[in-house]
Amino acid sequence: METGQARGNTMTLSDSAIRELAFKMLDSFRIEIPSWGFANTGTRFGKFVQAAAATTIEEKFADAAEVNRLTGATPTMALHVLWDLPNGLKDVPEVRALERRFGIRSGSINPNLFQDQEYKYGSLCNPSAEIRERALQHLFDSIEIGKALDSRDISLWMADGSNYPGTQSIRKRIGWLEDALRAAHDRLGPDQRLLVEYKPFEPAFYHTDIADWGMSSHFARQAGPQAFVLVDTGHHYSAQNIEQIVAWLLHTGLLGGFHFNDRRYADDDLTLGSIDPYQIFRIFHEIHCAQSEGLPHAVAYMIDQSHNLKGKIEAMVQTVVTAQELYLKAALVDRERLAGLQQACDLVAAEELFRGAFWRDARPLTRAWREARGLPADPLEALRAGGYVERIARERGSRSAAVSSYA
Ligand code: PSV
Ligand code: MN
Repeated sequence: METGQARGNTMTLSDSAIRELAFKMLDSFRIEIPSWGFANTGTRFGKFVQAAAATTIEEKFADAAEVNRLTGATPTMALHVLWDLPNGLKDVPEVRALERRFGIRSGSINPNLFQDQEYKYGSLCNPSAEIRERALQHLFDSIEIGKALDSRDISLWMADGSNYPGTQSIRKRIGWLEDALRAAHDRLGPDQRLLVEYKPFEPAFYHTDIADWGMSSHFARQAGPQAFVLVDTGHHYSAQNIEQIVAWLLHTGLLGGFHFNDRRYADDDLTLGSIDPYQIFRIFHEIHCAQSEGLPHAVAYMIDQSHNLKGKIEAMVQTVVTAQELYLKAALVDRERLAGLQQACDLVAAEELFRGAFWRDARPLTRAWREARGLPADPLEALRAGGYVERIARERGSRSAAVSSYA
């Protein structure tokens, strides 16, 4: 058998050592799936309803369990408070029962500060003190829900911003948000974290109150030591170097987690790695480098995708499998050799080593790992063969269409 060295791209290890390392990496890799990825959604131009879409939290848990059964990598599901726990803390016992029934734990808790009519001009940055207070109360409630569900991360995204120059005081809004996030941080339990997500535009198009990683970093630092930055890969301008942002956040100790998806233009919600798999590889490489140097805190891997053309469960399984492959490819970069080539400024050799790891077909290893762990060797094929989607489409069909008949 060929060794890694002979391939000239990955570690100079024997095949059995590569296999051992790959299994270790895949055993530790977990990625969280979003409850909203199973429900009917669309674009502002319309919805294409899917008979198999989940309409209740119970159905979302059932779908999450199916993805985890097939991939073995998704034991938690992110919850969006307004969509999944509309009655707040009162819904916690039901969620707890669903966790037990389906073997899926609640993941990050996402407050909803963008849907209510009051938030037309913002939530935590609204010029009205009363509305800011109401938004803060919702954030506090979300933190309590997180405590009640033993969930570590509060994942905060706001739609706050403005559409026209001169219509809002950008600086006043910074101050209001600093105050709110400090107050929220004070309420966190000892194991909880506050993740601050940024987005450069949409739905606000002139300015957003947390537009980039620098602003998120500032707010996280101001809020306190349990606040970190959340990088949604779809929330950048074209051509931005996301792995450089990741490297900076690792360097400054502020990287809290990811919302993974891919994009061609804006926040497109396309499948992870469908447009630019090399970028995800480069992001994972930065994380592997930091981890091998002893990363002191957790980085949460989460998916933030809501498909309206692809089958929802199929798209989710495809995403998880792709994430595993890219995570593994990046883990198999010979980092020691790369460091030597970087130091020697041997540009072509360094690039070839790096690209070589990307081109490596990781699928035989992921397949072998699945077989060894009693998982289906090909999760997408197993999903099709199992008939789960057809069954739920029959059961949910008419309900799913009815629930989606309003925009
Ligand atoms: C906003 O675009 C976002 O990325 C936030 O994470 C939301 O919570 C999520 O999408 C769902 O709307
Ligand atoms: Mn997101």
